[in-house]
Amino acid sequence: MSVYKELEKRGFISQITDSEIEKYLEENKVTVYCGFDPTAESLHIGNLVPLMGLAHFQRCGHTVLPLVGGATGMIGDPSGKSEERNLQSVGQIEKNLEAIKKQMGIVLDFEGENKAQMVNNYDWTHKMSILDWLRDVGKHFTISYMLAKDSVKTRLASESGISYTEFSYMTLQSYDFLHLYRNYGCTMQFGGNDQWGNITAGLELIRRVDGGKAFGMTFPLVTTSTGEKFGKSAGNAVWLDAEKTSPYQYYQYWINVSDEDVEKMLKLFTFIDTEEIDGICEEHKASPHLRKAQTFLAEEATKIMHGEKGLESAKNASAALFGGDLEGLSEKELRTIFNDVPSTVLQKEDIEKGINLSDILVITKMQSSKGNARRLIEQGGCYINNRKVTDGEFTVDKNSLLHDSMIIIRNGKKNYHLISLK
Ligand code: 383
Repeated sequence: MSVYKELEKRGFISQITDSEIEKYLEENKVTVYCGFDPTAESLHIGNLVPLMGLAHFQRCGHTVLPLVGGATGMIGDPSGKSEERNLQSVGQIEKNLEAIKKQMGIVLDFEGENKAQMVNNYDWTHKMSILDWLRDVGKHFTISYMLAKDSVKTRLASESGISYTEFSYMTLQSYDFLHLYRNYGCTMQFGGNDQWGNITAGLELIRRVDGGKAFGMTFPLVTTSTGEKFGKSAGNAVWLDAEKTSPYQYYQYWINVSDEDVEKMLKLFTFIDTEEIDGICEEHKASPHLRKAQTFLAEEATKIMHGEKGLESAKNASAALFGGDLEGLSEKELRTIFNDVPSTVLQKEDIEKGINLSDILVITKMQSSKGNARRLIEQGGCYINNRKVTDGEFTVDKNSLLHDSMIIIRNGKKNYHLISLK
């Protein structure tokens, strides 16, 4: 199978450094790398695009080298960043590195015949002296070449400017490419469009120093049709780490993708083959209200990241909001699901003594009077932990508690209220 055609069909290709790339990939088994800096405790779904891309390379028999930036993470890439960043502490970088290494193993195969090989640029950078660096690397970069890069130009024009440190970043990334070219036979670098300048700088270094030829390919930075920033949910990044973005929240992000974007996302974020995706989208267009395409997307994407178990917990959690069973969910899951609903804190002693449900409906302002509350209950419109209660005099006590600490009251179909105990 041709990886180029596959990547092209799926929307992974934006710019290529050479029109021969398709042919080159068809005729050779190549070694390709993509770098990830340990700037946070977890990768986010923006980093998932290149990981999925590398996975396609791997599935087509090419060798992939995911690179973690133990060195570059100490400097900070100015590409696409409007401001100079603070340096991260070494301890933090190490912690981040360990976390992102694990996440790469979820998408890439580190076992078997054609295993992915993780590399860390700290290994070949930290021993170099500043004098070696300036003589062996710096000498090959003219200032005018560096100034012409978008990452530098934009920052020079901005108020915060750019430090010598961040300005030098491209030489580090270029040297990585040269190192991997020499030691791993790596001839291709893959990355987002924001990496174009760094990737082409590396090609240039390989050409100048070794007279060698290498290739670069970038993918489009994913945008949504509505202009919202891709990968953000209510302003927060969607992380790959289940502790930071629970499987349920992850699933919800994908299920809420718009009809305009769903096809693009299915191609980038699942391995479902493109013909099947075409079929799914055909069907979807005929009856978009069923959100079938989004369901495929959410299920597949969640399975890739969090496994069958994660998907199951995400689906149970989603069902909870539609009246499903709450007893099987952990306290943490419940708190995530009901994070955004209105809530009230009650004293533990009061619940232990018992409070009338109709009083609770008034205290929580779900009903304006006790009479209305009683009527709602008797007409079958009130639920405790998603179980209908029809006795107008029902007393809420510790038997109604979930995990000894909360009660979920529902008024009608969707009006939830979380009661927590103090
Ligand atoms: C470091 C050393 C190299 C090659 C690359 C790097 C990292 C690179 C960078 N990449 C971004 C990051 O780490 O900053 N300088 O957050 C993102 N990538 C990938 C992709 C992307 C880029 O990790 O477009 C999104 O995920 O290239 O922003 O020798």
